[in-house]
Amino acid sequence: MSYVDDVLARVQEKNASEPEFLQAAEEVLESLRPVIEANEEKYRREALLERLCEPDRQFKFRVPWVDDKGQVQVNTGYRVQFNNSIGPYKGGIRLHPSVNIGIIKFLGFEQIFKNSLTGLPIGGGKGGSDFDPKGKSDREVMAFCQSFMTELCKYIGADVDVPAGDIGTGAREIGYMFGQFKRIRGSYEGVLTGKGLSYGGSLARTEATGYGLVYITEELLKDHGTDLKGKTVVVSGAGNVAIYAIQKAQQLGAKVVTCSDSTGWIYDPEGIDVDLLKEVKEVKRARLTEYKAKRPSAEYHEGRGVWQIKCDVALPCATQNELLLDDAKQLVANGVTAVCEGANMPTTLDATKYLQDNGVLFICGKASNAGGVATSALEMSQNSERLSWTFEEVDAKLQGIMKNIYHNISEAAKRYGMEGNYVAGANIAGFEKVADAMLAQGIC
Ligand code: NDP
Ligand code: 2IT
Repeated sequence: MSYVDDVLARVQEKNASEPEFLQAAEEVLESLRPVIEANEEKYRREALLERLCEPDRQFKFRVPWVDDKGQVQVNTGYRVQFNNSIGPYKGGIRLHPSVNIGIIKFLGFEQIFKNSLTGLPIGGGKGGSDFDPKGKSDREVMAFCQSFMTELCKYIGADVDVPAGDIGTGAREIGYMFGQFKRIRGSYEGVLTGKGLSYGGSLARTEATGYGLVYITEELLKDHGTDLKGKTVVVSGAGNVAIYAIQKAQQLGAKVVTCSDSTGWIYDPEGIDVDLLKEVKEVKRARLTEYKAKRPSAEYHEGRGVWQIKCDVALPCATQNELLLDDAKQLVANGVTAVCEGANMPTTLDATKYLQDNGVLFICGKASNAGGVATSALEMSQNSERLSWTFEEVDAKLQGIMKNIYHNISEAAKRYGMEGNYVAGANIAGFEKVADAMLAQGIC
């Protein structure tokens, strides 16, 4: 058996109860075949892939907190420190009832390659909890965040592991966690990113993932002789990534006609009103029915359905496995040109293959949503030098990083005879730097 097949079999056997992690590992290892085959003997002897697929360490802990009725609640917290070959562990904290160790491992694994693609010195990690911030009071969220950080603070630090936001974790949660870290450890350091601007946050971090997604999409389209101007765009999600992707796509002249949340979706043929969407989601933390109530041009539908709307470009920005094979078929039938992932692994493996086989330009999340973590790394730099850069400076760096990522993944795919396969390109380009660092640092 080839080395890749050997490792795939072992990973499947060891992690049988973690389907999301297996899906992520399979995508990466399959893409790496040509690279591994060129160095098969050396990589096998060094157990490079086994080491890459096994986290450095993972923490699982109890998070007790008291709700507004005086009842004690107990959640489970996780932090997976996957790989720190090229820098301190870096990756978000997901707060969602679906969170389990397999989901955190898939996200941490993806983060290794994503962070490498940014060109900045950050390793891969991820954390989270099955806590659901939805419907909780600010005090309950604070109680949870303080309890979560009371344990997490033992494992993190500005040069060790630097968490940030993800689903369910935004500026409010990061603020409460930062306060608790400071209180226990007594150290004012850049231990979290996505902080508020008054205490060490970076301008443009809030916008960065969505903006970065649109910057790389524009670069992809330009490389194929077109751009976003006048295009119809379909977006899923209505959170941090979706909102700023919609905003930037509109600034570049596209018409974005959908968004969604976990209960329903909006079709707004006149184009999404971003200010209204922000008011509904960022200020009121309400459902999309409130958007519909204030926007006569919009339709609201229960359930899922954005992928049935005819579009030129699709940007999945909600969660993993939200774009399935049937959705891909519908998008292709409707003439979609490009699909770029804002979320982590939103497209299933069979849907990805269908899109690629049918000539759709497809960029996977570890490349196209890397603008968020890249700007987190810029926040770390600013914290280290105790300075803060202007919005324009950070935004210009973000644009440069996204363009570089596009050209690097494009070039890596070409180098291995897979021109236009940006999934292979992203996995290969991300892997090369990490592999080089791992080999240089000996067996660890
Ligand atoms: P938010 O919590 O701000 O928003 C998530 C959005 O997706 C909400 O509209 C939410 O709906 C919807 N959603 C979440 N889970 C589900 C689900 N199981 N089914 C249907 N809809 C769902 O998160 P972000 O925007 O930050 O994250 C979105 C995606 O982008 C995630 O995959 C995340 O890992 C990825 N990402 C985020 C980065 C960041 O900087 N924030 C960086 C890179 C990637 P509802 O409000 O109803 O829950
Ligand atoms: O998936 C991701 O890249 C994020 N949630 C952002 C991580 C970060 O450290 O900014």
